[in-house]
Amino acid sequence: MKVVLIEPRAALANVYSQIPMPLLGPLYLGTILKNHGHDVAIYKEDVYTPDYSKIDADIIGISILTSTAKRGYEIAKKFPREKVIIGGVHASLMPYEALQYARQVVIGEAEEVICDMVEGKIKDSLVQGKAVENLDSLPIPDYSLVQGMKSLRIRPISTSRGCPHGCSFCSVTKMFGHKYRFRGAESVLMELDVAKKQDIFFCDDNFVANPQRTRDLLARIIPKKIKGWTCQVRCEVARDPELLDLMHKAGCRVVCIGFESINQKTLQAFNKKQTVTQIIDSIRNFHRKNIKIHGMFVLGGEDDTAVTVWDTVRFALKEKIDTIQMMILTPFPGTKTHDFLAGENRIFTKDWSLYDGQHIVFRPNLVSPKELQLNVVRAYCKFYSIYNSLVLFTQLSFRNAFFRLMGHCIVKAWKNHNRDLYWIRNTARESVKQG
Ligand code: B12
Ligand code: SF4
Repeated sequence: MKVVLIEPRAALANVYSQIPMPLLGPLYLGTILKNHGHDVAIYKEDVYTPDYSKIDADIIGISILTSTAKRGYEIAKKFPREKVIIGGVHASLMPYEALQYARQVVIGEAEEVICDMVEGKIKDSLVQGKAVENLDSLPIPDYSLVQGMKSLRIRPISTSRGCPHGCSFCSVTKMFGHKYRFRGAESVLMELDVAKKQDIFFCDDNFVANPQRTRDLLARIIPKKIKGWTCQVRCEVARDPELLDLMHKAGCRVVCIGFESINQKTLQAFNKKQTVTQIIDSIRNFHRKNIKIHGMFVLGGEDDTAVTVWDTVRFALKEKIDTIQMMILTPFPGTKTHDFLAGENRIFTKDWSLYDGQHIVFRPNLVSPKELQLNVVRAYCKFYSIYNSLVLFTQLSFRNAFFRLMGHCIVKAWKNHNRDLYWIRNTARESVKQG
């Protein structure tokens, strides 16, 4: 069978459109299908968008996040419905919506059902996927399937699935469950061998959810002398200096940490189970070990105001966090945040293309939507200012200076794309009319 898998681009300007890192879902599925003898091509639209009218395939598989769902449905409409199957986080959370555009939709992980679906052995329209119990059974993703991808600068490697925590805004546990499943060190090392000179991003949601397995894995990575990898962790990891030593020795140079808030009440409401003091300690401990930090914050909780936004950026500058991401709280379907805000009738748009953490889609409690949106953009401008970049440059902190400059350009491009913030006026007005 000829199978085309598509990762749609985000409809609106998105910081992440600049990072040509494919989602692993289509790659795992494509590799499994190829190994079963199917003819597979993957299109990641941010890398290369084909002329869909010229695509001749038996099956069109589309992978959607909430932010890419609108574009995904547009693509689906270009093909006969009986050829289209849809999966991904958004399809798993909104299966009936996705089914309007496809003959079949998979809910959850699809590795164990994809071949039977493509070969017509599963005929249900809603196909319940299955959590892969033995992650070592998965193949190493074959990037040569991604059309137009000349080189892969940053290679995402997933060593685990699931997360034992339950943060109110996060889709991960609904999709991958609370049980933490992880690959054996051998299987990860094999993939690292294939990765050779690429930069590695361990894209697990929580690389250290089981510290002992991480220690074992790091001990095996050290002899490989891989330099400069990044991973995602929670801040409590930094309480263990030995683990940080091991991480550094194994080549970890940047950690992405979900700090989420410096407002203790918001941290509690998010069910984040961490304190502001722990956040500060973790920043200092990681820096002491020469590991840089990408701090991830979420603004717009029930106790947040415009002042919280500015407190956050001042905090990031004071604590010398290397780079930051300030997401606007987004009620992704299936999350507690969604259920709460929907229950209060405060979500004013279901335009999924705005659900990218950079656009406000609900009425916050203590601040207007527009005020929150504008303050987050302005706070970004402050952190990623040319002045701050120059200061870092003079301090010989070239990497951070470069990222501040890059951030400056991205925020500028974002502002151009979102001139006048028209969508807030329009959508808020629409919701008033409907209400
Ligand atoms: C790596 C990553 C990124 C990377 C690259 C992702 C990319 N190319 O878009 C970067 C950093 C760029 C990124 C950006 C963003 N991300 Co991100 N990201 C991830 C992360 C950590 C891993 C993705 C991954 O590879 N997963 C592993 C694979 C195996 O899972 P999968 O892709 O879902 O595939 C399985 C199933 O979904 C299904 N499936 C998938 N596709 C298809 C297709 C068909 C046809 C079928 C049948 C089945 C199927 O089968 C697959 C195998 O089991 C996930 C969290 C997670 N655990 O998934 C968040 C996650 C996907 N990101 C999320 C978000 C919100 C974003 C951003 C909006 C902002 C942000 N702060 O991160 C942007 C949007 C980017 C965009 N494209 O518009 C949310 C999405 C929530 C939602 N409801 O949409 C997630 C779930 C994290 C979370 N905390 O909730 N992200
Ligand atoms: S935000 Fe991170 S720690 Fe919280 S549930 Fe999601 S993946 Fe787990």
